[in-house]
Amino acid sequence: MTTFEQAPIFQCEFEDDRTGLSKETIKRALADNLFYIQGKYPGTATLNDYYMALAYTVRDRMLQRWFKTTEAYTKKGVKVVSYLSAEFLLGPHLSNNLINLGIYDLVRQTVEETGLDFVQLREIEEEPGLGNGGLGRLAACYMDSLSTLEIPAIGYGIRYEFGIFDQEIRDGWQVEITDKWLHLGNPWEIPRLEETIEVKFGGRTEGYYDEKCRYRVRWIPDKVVKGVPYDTPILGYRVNTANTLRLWKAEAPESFEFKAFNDGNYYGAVNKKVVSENITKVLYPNDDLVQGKELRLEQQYFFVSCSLQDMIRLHLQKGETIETFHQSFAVQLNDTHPSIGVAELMRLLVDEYQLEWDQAWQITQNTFGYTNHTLLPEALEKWPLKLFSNLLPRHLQIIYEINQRFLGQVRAKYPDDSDRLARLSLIDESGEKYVRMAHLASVGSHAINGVAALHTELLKQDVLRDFYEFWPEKFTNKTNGVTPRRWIVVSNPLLANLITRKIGTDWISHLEDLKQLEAFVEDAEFRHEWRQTKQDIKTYLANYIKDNHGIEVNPASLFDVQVKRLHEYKRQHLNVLHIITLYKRLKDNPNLEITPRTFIFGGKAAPGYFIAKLIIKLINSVGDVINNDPDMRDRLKVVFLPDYNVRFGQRVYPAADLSEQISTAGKEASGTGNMKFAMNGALTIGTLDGANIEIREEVGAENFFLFGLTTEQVYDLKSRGYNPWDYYNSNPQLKEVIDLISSGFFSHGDTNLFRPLVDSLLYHDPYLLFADYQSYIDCQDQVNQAYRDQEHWTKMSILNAARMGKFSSDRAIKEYCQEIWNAVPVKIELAEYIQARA
Ligand code: NBY
Repeated sequence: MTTFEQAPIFQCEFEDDRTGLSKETIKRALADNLFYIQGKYPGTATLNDYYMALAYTVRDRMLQRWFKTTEAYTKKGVKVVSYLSAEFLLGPHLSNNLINLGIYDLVRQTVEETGLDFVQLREIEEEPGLGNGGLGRLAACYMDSLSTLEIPAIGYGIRYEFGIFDQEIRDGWQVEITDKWLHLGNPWEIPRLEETIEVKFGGRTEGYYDEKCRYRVRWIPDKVVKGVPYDTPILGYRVNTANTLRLWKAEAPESFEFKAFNDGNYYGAVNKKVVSENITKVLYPNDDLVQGKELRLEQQYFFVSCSLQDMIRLHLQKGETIETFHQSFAVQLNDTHPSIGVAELMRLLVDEYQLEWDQAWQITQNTFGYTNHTLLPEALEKWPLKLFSNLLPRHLQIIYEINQRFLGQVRAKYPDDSDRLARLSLIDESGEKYVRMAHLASVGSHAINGVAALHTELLKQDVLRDFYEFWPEKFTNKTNGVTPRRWIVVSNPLLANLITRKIGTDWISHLEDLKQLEAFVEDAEFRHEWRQTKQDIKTYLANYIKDNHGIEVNPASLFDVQVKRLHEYKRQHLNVLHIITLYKRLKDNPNLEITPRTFIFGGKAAPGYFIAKLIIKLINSVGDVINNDPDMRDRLKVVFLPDYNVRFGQRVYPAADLSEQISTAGKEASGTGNMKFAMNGALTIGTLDGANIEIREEVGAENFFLFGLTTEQVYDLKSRGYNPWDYYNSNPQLKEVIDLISSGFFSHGDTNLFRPLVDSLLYHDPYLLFADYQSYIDCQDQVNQAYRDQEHWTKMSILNAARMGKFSSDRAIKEYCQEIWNAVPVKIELAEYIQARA
């Protein structure tokens, strides 16, 4: 070797122990990593040490791809998608990376030849739970598709030290446990300490005149925090692309500490450090409620400022000038959580890079796109003006300026319409004053999208109606999708193999190809295999439930599954009303022939959401009664599986027969679990809400169990004055069920326990459970009938999976690329020997 650059690894010309894919090389690499990275030998190594050695062995095989990818993006003319999200709910890395590299079976066999238990190693990985639910998981699916489609992309977010809490169930109640996902180290990330960025907070602003006598503003903060990037490679499926997920950790800047030390204020210095580092400590566990907490705004501004400064640095490093920033980056705002980015980019361009306002504004609008994920009023972010101006005084000035200019445009189009001005303003002045983040995002973006067709329509008609009237051209729909890599190939290998035996492997990156399965619907042999596969997976799950939770479930029963965050609008309690209805029927008529069912629930409630927690308690209480009643035997079972997360999702979607998607019409923006179930051959019972509508269109109405009011009927009923008592009084079955809960039957005679829930239904029922009850019960009776004809059920199941092509995140990402980001694929070249295995 003559120079350092000529070192074989940088030349990347031949296989070594860190890239090689022979069994011998992999075994050597495992031993090497155990010894040299973990500092252990077999005599002292724990299971986790072996897992770490395995993870490093896999990561090593990703690094050439990662560097080649990063290098390719530094070229002029490459446009990079920047996905800004406060949450990325990735799930376990190991299996996914092995699948995407094409070496799952090879590594599994190799590991087992060394005498280690591969499954045991796979299962001890701590999953990064850096998200609440659908929104965070969507960001993870989109990162997978961006890489698979070879689109230059970077995901920016927060490296929470504690992700979503772990859930335990004690005495039927949810108990929250801190999620210490980092406690044994994270082998998938690499800190880039040298790329640390400073972020300012608080203080004041002052005006001054620059050398050209132009009035300028400078911000004099009272706090500076460092952002340290931690990078994780995101591999595409069987391509050379490995994009980066860059998550920011907050640290105190040393300079501040030293000053305080010198002042003799030791405690003050330490305290400052602690306070700074608090910013990225913990994920807020609310999935649809804004609380207006200062720390939350600090988190948002912190990661957004780090990310935008980072992008500008990368842009300038290419040799470009600041004026062309929007040609280097298309920045997508995953909901309003990063929407402060609009004001921050303006501040950077105007204050730091001295651009004129109009030019800066053009760049900003060209840069951002905004995705809305909710119609619920309580989930629309707004910040009290006072809190905002204390933390971000300069940004508030910028927002005022944006607002003034924007309202000027509105006034020109609609003179004398002061109501409209008040409705559109970035500042809510109807009572206490607030900054409206959805308005900031809408004004500062060139594209605004909802996440399912109905959702986008409702945005246009309702939540963002005035913006739609003003800028109709900005609005587009981008129906969500999920990645078939994680949600079929990784999670359901049995089904994936069956499909591949019939139609080859192309479907994995071209999900529309599943259509070819339709040709086999009339093939009795294929149906038999399909049914048997589902049966085998259900048996796995049944064994898992028995081993881990001690509950015996009948694998031949219909697996009826509702897994998702606990929320009144998602109506887990409507599902419970059905269960109690069946229970009553069986008690009244013990010889009744029914379709045996196992009801499986999973999901976390926001810790401060009392009614949601009470619904968990109700599910468990009803389960206790039913599961211990000998009359129910193998006919009804109710299980609430604690700590629903990505890993558990991977277990349960493949095993479901029936997918519960029963939100009140008009409330669920899209849903994505609905897609994962149907791809795995579950049938859906659902309302005309979110993406259910499009799923039904695709799979055919005859293969979907529809019930309930439409969005229009919901609006109608509410405007006529909805009275839950009318339903209670006129439906004896419903009355019986509600009375049974009230009577204390499920609460050891305690008539108070469930009263808040029952009263909320009787006196308000904001999500119209009573109005939809009978329709739901009737529909469930149809499900029972249908399940008895297994041949026909299997046909419907096959057709559901075969027709889910639209719901691949690849389709969604292609639409974003073409219609919002103007981004195109970039092929990554790699030496022959190292390329993806088929
Ligand atoms: O986003 C979900 C929607 O409810 C679901 O219908 C949709 O399919 C999915 C992806 O588009 N929204 C969601 O998961 N929201 C959150 O997790 C969330 C998290 C934090 C906050 C608000 C919402 N917050 O204000 O902090």
